[in-house]
Amino acid sequence: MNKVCVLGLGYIGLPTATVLASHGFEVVGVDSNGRVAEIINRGEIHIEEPGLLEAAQAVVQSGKLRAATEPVPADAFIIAVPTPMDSNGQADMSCVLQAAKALLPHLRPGNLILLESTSPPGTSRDLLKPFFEEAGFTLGKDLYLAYCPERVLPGKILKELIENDRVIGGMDPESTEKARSLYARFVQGQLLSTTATTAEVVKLMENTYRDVNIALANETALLCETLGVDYWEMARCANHHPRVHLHSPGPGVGGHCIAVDPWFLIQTSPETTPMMQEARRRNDSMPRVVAEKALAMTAAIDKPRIAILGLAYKADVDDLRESPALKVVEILEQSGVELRLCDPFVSPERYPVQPLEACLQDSDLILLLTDHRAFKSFPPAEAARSMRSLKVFDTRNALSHEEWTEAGFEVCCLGVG
Ligand code: SAJ
Repeated sequence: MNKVCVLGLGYIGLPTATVLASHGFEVVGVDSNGRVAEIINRGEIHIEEPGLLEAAQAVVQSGKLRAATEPVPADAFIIAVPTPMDSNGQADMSCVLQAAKALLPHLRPGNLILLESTSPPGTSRDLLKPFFEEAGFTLGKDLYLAYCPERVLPGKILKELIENDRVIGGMDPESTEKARSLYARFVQGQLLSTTATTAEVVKLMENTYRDVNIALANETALLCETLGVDYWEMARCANHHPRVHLHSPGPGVGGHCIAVDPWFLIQTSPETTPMMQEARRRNDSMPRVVAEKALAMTAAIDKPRIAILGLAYKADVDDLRESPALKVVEILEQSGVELRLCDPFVSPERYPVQPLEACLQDSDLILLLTDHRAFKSFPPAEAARSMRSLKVFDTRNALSHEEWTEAGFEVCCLGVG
């Protein structure tokens, strides 16, 4: 196996294509958006991910990676296209089907197809297998199909693509074996063989596990506030228990994975998944909880100005998808307060952001929503000199509350009673 065609050049497809190319494969990355292909072919990238620009540049220059808008014949095809949630809360599989259709004319006997897109349980068995069989292929004989979910953390994608263990779910033992042999060329972690449907559930459960735990943290943080207890201090102590790992509360759950994936499980059986649904509701309620606290902190001020620090869904990434910060902004805008927005990872062309200093000038409240490194190290004395009222609401426990209090600030932290 030497030539791989990767369909979808987004947050997963492009790093995967890059890593394959840097491990000796001849790779053609396909994206229906011609602009994306053009950017990559001139040695640039269209997404922000540490180390990716240099790595992609190197393989494009060496000729191992080329981007195109149409698939080409290859030994293996990796489908890494988006599977968003539609307006009914169901997985929208149209990009996966489109990708499968696009590669059909290029398939040859012996080809391997790997689905990496997050998909509802049964996708390989009930959607893709019948699709390829109708096209005349016999799975496990002249065409091989496996579900191999990605589980990399945005911000650490290149490292985790290589080091993480990987689940390989073949439609049949032959497909699993072929898929293993491809991933074994670049994955240093373990390769765990299982069935395709099990692998589909594994992927969704990993993110649902995290979502439910974050919901528990958010609920407990609000409980701690009523008890006069500091959640962070409590969790620090509890997490010394060898089998306890309390998560961090925050303004909500963002990103394109954790806020979405539980629904792909829930859609298959709403009646057996009330806890997953309640976790989603709890996490979705957090932007309003945070916005209301911010409004309460500025209620006594005439025409208050709030400086929003952080729009991305988590620290040190540029990704705004499903970001709870945007929901907080929306709620505050509806309430009529004046907002100044700052995010060092977001350009003013994308969103109306300002530099941090301009954002703080004459503001009444710092509302920290994303714990970017630049915010954590900002000196409170400097903020104190430019703000109109000295108030800070830290929703991530990212700041040194002692230092900010010493600088004269009224400090509120989510989860601290
Ligand atoms: N968050 C909290 N409290 C926490 C942890 C996270 O509020 O204790 C929030 C974050 O601020 C963010 C959201 O949850 O808004 C999600 O962030 P994350 O870092 O937990 O996860 P993602 O979405 O960046 O990446 C997840 C990862 N899944 C797990 O850790 C189980 C990653 O490994 C997956 O590959 C990725 O989803 C994916 O693509 O599915």
